[in-house]
Amino acid sequence: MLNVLFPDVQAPEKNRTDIVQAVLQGIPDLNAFPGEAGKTATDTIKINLGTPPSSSPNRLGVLADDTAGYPNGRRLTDDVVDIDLQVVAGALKGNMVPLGDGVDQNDVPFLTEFPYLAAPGPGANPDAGYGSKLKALAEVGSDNPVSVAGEDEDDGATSPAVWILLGVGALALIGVAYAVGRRAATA
Ligand SMILES: [Ca+2]
Repeated sequence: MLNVLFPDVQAPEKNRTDIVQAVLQGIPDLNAFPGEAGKTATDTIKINLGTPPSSSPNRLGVLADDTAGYPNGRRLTDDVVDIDLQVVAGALKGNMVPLGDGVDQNDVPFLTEFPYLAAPGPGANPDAGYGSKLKALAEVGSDNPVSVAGEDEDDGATSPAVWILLGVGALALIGVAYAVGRRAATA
């Protein structure tokens, strides 16, 4: 589906054991069980507690050689959408494509105490969240284009709808790979 919608991505279409390994088996010598147990595909978050925290976390985690990050556990700053999109595109097979959802970090800071996540934006206030602005524009039938980066920016970049479509398609692919992996594990 990814290649049909975006031929330039050129994601590998066969032998995607790399996705099964990254998502269900774990990374060898990092967060996978050693030996035969590491071959079993399991739907769990895998974390190697022997890996010290990174002093300069990279949002792309293990994909950017930051072994303290996703999929070796999952930090709040890990950009799991971008990571998964890039893995589906074949990053572990050498097909490095800078896919992403256009959001690299929170728009508000994390809290300094539990639950650490900032409060969600108010969804019903047209003046508050981006989603609310989209809804408000749709309701009045406005033809004004809406930019992800900001209201006054329009640099001809890929539209939000394309990014959303790309994300949905890639996540669907992950789901298929997931189901295949589980079926293979139980066969
Ligand atoms: Ca992202």
